[in-house]
Amino acid sequence: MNISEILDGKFAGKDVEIKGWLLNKRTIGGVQFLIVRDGTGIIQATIRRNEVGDKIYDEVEDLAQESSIIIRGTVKEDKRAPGGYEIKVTSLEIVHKAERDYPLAKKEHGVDFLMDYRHLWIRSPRQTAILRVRAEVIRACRDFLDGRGFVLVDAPIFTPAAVEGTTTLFEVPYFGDKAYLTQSGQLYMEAAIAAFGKVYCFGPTFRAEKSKTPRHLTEFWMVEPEMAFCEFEENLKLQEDMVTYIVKRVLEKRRRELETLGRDITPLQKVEPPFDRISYTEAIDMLQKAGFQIEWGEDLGAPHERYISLQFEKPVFVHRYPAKAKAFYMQPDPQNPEVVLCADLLAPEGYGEIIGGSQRIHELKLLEQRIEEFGLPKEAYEWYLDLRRYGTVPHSGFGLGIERTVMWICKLKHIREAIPFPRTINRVYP
Ligand code: NSS
Repeated sequence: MNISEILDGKFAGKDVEIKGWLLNKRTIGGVQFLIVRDGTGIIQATIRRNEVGDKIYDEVEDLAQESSIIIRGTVKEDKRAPGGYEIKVTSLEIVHKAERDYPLAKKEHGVDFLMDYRHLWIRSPRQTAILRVRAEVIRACRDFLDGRGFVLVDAPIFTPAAVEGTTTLFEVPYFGDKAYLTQSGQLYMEAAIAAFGKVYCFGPTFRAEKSKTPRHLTEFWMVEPEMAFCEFEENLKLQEDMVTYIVKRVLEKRRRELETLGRDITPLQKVEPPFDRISYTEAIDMLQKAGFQIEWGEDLGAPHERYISLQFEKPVFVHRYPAKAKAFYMQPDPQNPEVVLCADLLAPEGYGEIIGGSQRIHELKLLEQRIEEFGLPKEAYEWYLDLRRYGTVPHSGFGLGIERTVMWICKLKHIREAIPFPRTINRVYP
């Protein structure tokens, strides 16, 4: 059994054994109150001298935070205990006496300090709540796509070429040659659709983001579905359904964690299809009216996305960006070839982009032309061009950033808490 099952009320009055770590301890009137965590939850345990004997009682009195212990005892319902249950300990085993100077014992620490001790910080209730939500988000993505007949196809990490622009490529030496860490598995998914129809990849992706912002990592995880015979509109529909599924799943399975985080869930409960949609041109208009200095043709930055997202209660699609502001592979809009059939999905409450997606160019000549216009090395894309030579079809897909999604769902101020060990421009430790 584990602590979360006890807190669910399944073991009231029963004998239990818990293997975990000591979080906190105080003694009142000859009774020691231990706060114990086991990775699934936190519970209070009481120790009395006459129950456990002098030796154990005295040893526990001297026990430092983070010591690992095994306790056995009886579960009692007790309204005063945090979580409503406590364990009356009958025996206790000390697995390891932790050293006294636990670096995070003091309550208040600066973020840099906490990040230096990320390997210990992830034990804290707030961090475990966030990381459990993260695990649920990932599971929801996979269940959703598996349930809709998508095949998981893993994309490589070492790649010969850029997907999302050459300025954020990480170059790595590769046996006398050079390779790049992948920015996105998309191009490989475009190959895989001709083998399976509907596919997705899920994995780490890398961008040499030189700016320090609260929403950029250099290593982040992305889920990237891709569909053959799928045009722009159908792609948006899938995104709405998937994001709704993820949010509902977290509300259903991770309610306790959202409570730990103090997350007001009312905005999340409003997430239902259809999402609002505005064109890039409408977005520029809206921004200019609000006093932003931005011209048609420029990409939207964080403050712009934030403003737009705050005008809507649900996630909102911003679609049809200028071709020049976006990636080389996007299909031009037949109504207006200045813009492309792409959309970014902005999360509400000021969060901004969590998904980038588009219909892809499926015609060989146009794709060759774009590769040239963007100044990309054609040799590196020969394999990608082959996909337009042998059985090309209209196709679309998107990439959902896991950390951005977790950041929004948990309402975090900074993306670094949404991943176990964040990598940013000035951090690769621990
Ligand atoms: O650059 S994207 O907008 N789009 C792509 O990479 C496409 N090739 C995906 C596809 O169509 N298969 O990035 C997609 C998402 C974006 O919306 C964010 O949620 C996330 O990836 N993203 C990031 N998260 C954290 N840190 C950084 N630096 C970052 N860059 C993108």
